[in-house]
Amino acid sequence: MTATRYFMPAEWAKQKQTWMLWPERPDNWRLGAKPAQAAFTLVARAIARFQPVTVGVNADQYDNAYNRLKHPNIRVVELSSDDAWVRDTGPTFVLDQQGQLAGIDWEFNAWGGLQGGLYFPWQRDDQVARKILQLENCQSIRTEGLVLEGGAFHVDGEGTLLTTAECLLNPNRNPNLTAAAIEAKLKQYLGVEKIIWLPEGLFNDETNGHVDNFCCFVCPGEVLLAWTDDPQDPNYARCQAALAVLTSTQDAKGRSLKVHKMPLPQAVYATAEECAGVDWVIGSQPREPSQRLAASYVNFLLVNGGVIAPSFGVAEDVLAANLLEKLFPERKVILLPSREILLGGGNIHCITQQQPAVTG
Ligand code: KQY
Repeated sequence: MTATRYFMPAEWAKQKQTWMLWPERPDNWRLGAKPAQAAFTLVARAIARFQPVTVGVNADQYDNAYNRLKHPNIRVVELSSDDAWVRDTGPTFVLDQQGQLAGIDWEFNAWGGLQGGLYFPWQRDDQVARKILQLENCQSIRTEGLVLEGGAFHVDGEGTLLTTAECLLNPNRNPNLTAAAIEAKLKQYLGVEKIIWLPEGLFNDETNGHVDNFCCFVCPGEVLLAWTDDPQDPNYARCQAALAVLTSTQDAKGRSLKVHKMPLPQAVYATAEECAGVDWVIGSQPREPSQRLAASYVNFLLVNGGVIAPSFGVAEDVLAANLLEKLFPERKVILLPSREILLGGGNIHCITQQQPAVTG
């Protein structure tokens, strides 16, 4: 009997809906998460212009979320979680050979467990994927013994996967697995044939360099890479190293990659006041105004007919919008103010998870 093969569609494939989770933890989101809740609501409503959205909410916030999110295309369900990063805690949806939907339920350790993880405990987060798959009545494939997050890879839907060694080979994820063993598992679960390893992600990204904040596919054979020409920028060497890999490799179909460069926004920092609004809890990521935030326009989401992208209130926002419009001429590009999401450690792609449409 042959093992079932699964395949992860690219993000630009037709989607049934988007999943989100409601932010509330005060040791990650300032001011009791009220500004973050407003930012998440904007994201949910923007996506709802294109397709249905389901938002999972802890019981204590159910009424608040339900009333704030009210929209004909937004469903609110009670679903416990430790935080609101469904890209990482939700399932990665895949299709089997019959075109049936299934989901990969990656083992989750809060981006590093007790070695630099971002909070403790994370047990409810680790149950999110299974619960979403149960709500959708769809098969769940648990990867016990393989820690991974959905923001740590991108696929082109034609056999190629992009990731970073900084994250996947970090000893705080899978210390007992070699790169070759991790490659084999990615191939098995996601139906890919070629893994492209960028050395690092963006500077100061608290996920240990998730690729979804740094580089993504825009279509088969073309990638978008966060970019700076400033040698003084700590991202300079990271961008150069990624470009060297991308321009010297072929994808699974044997194509050389076309690399588009997305300018990074000017350096963004949290203010002292913003940091003071976050509860100080031992074991949770401390917030310091001196730390550069990992702001990047690459952290956008594709939806049916749209691109939902971050903006930071800086001059580069216009450049980003123009480039995204050029790269996705068939889609409506919407930039949303995302500083509050950035302050929590990620951006729009990190707080969303697409569920592909099953076309049979
Ligand atoms: O960016 C992400 N995919 C997750 C970020 C988690 C930050 C927790 N403070």
